[in-house]
Amino acid sequence: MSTLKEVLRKKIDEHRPRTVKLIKECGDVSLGEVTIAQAIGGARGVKCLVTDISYLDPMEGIRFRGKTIPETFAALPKVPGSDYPYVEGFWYMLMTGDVPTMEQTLEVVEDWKKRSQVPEYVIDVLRAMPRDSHPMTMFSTAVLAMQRDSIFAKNYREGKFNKMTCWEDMYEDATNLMAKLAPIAAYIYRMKYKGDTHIDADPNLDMGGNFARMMGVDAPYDDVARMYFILHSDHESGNVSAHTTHLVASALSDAYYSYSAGLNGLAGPLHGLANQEVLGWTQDFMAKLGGEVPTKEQLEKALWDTLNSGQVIPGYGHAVLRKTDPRYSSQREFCLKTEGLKDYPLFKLVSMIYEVAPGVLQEHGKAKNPWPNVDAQSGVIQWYYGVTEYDFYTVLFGVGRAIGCLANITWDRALGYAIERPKSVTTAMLEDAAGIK
Ligand code: FCX
Repeated sequence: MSTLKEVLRKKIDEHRPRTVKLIKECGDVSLGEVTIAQAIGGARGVKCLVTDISYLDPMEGIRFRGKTIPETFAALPKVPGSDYPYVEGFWYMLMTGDVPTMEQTLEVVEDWKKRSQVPEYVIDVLRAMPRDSHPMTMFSTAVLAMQRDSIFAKNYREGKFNKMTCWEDMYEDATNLMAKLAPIAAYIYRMKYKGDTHIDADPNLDMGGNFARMMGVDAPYDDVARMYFILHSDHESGNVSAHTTHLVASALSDAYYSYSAGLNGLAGPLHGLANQEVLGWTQDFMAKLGGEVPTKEQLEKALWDTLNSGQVIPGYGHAVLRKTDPRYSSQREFCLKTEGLKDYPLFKLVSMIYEVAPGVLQEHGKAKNPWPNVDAQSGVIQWYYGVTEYDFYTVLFGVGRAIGCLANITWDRALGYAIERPKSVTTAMLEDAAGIK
């Protein structure tokens, strides 16, 4: 029995009475009203989800279990010789809310290793798919294929469902899935883009180290992986990938069904695919200029051309944030402190976009947030380290996003969150309510 699971059990036991009390004694307390604009406009700002895994303040950005990004990086045990923490320790922190000791972290490292073997049938499924399938389609399919191994689904089928203990099956499924995601992602990468050559994991490495190895990219790409997975893990539970995962899990679907669905949402151009789109936009623009870094005037014109053609500026704007995304800043800091990267033409262009795009978007007057989000910066780092197949970038996002989504649905089960079922109204009802009929 792992320490993480035992600590989690204690935390769940302590937490449950709070949720029960809130429903039983305070269930009628209002958290606000819902306007017509919110009903039509994607439920923006409607407070109807609960999560303790992370909280997104519009001005401050994300806090994981109460910690800002720099606080998170500073608090967690570091991989020896590395500037960045173990992803496994971060998983412990998101699950339990506690910063693990090195010993507790290494226990998770070992646990993931034991669970990391990708079943042969998953490889067969991936190999049977057309090679030009989008890597997100492959990734989501691989996750869905593993549903046959769900411990939750098996026990449910066998009549062993128990509301108080079913979180344990979710935890087992979530951990089994989490441990396999990076190897699956690396397999897809090497199958699709590297002549179908594959590199075995090294039992002495952590998840981030092994991911870099299996991708075939040298250090410091292991640190890039650790940073990237942690930064992309969670952004409260209302974003499309987290909310979809939660919604599907609320029907008592298992972790595989739920996260595969979450990945399908992440694959949309307004969500995770934006990081691929950023790089596509930037590369196309540089290509038009013959590879030269543009002047600010040329850049401004290109941004206006994009807006005037009815497209969004990828990597800019956010549904909740109203300032520069700290996940953007954190990756920017990495670029600035990394020799070679800080003078890299593509990074210079991304930095120049940061100087010019907010002004353009403000003048354009539509986007509520003219500042960059996480996707505006991540592609350039991947490109620099030779991961130039930008179709693949959302898969990287998907490996990281699993940490938050899976921690969330484990807690959903533990606290017995209900099946999700918001109420619909008709357009005529809205017109009635507005008195315009
Ligand atoms: N470029 C041009 N127009 C933009 C814009 C941008 N970057 N961001 C928002 N707008 C527009 C919207 O399209 C909308 O126009 P409309 O009134 O004609 O429909 C208007 O501004 C108001 O939108 P706003 O309330 O500011 O933003 P939303 O909450 O509706 O949407 C996203 C938020 C992120 C979807 C939006 O800003 C966008 O499309 N950005 C570009 C894509 C992107 O970077 N996505 C990644 C986001 C995130 F970090 C992630 O999930 O990965």
